[in-house]
Amino acid sequence: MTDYTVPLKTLRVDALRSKVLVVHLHRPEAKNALTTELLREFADLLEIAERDPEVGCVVLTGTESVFAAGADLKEMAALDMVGVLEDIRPRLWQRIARFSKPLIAVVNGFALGGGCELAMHADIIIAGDNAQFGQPEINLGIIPGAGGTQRLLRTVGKSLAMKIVLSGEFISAREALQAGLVAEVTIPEASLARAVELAQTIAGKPPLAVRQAKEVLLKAFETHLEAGLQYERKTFTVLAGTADRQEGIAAFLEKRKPHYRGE
Ligand code: CO8
Repeated sequence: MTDYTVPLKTLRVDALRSKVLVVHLHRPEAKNALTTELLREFADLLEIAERDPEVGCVVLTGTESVFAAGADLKEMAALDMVGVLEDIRPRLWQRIARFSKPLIAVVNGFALGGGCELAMHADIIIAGDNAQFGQPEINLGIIPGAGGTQRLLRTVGKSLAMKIVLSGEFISAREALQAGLVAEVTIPEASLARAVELAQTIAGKPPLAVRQAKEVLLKAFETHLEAGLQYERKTFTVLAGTADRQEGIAAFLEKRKPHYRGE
């Protein structure tokens, strides 16, 4: 069994419970600003969770007052154009995006710049009603660099994405809910518990179907409708060959609880 309680420098990880791994961003001295080290620790952790059959869902959170205030500006200040060109971080973001199991972000307080982009790498965002989402890079003479233009526009639409990126203004949890950026809003004290509850529900579903569903849904970001529908159909067909599908249907017909084995 994997020991997730090994201390890391920038993250804290709770003991695995009911197939749910809870990861806390932990840079209290800098509002959880994202350093290369933090991104690497998170990408490494996700790769361990990817291979661990005991993990069904990962929950990523900050504290009840801040999710993450963006890229670490002290680290960023030291990079010139060549430094940015050779930066390892785009590859770390890709590794995070490749995680095939569901990832839920719990956002309380600020999710700014890279922090907002990190939350958007999650499949579902649960926000505290104190959450503020923003891409304030424009105030620093730069633009979002970890998907903030592309993922935000595809999620909230052109007009709101333009407003957020061009003005640097933040949006509230309620506005984010209305725009479809977040799935649910709770009081900050309840957000993590709600996310864990949702994660446990998802982790109890047949794992092959969960991963395939995530992959097919994410395809919609990248493809046109006809290709997406074909991809869905093929994946639907593949799942017809799984033992979990037979078990799910048999359990329904026999009026009993299904026992999924991920096969
Ligand atoms: N980087 C480094 N340190 C930070 C950051 C940051 N992004 N944000 C806050 N801190 C530090 C502050 O310097 C301060 O440290 P100290 O106590 O030593 O002075 C401490 O955290 C507390 O911060 P504040 O005193 O400013 O706290 P406030 O509650 O007054 O304000 C805010 C909180 C609004 C979050 C404010 O700190 C702020 O505006 N932070 C910067 C937000 C920002 O501009 N983010 C975008 C950064 S650019 C970016 O993310 C580009 C992403 C590109 C790709 C990603 C690659 C990783």
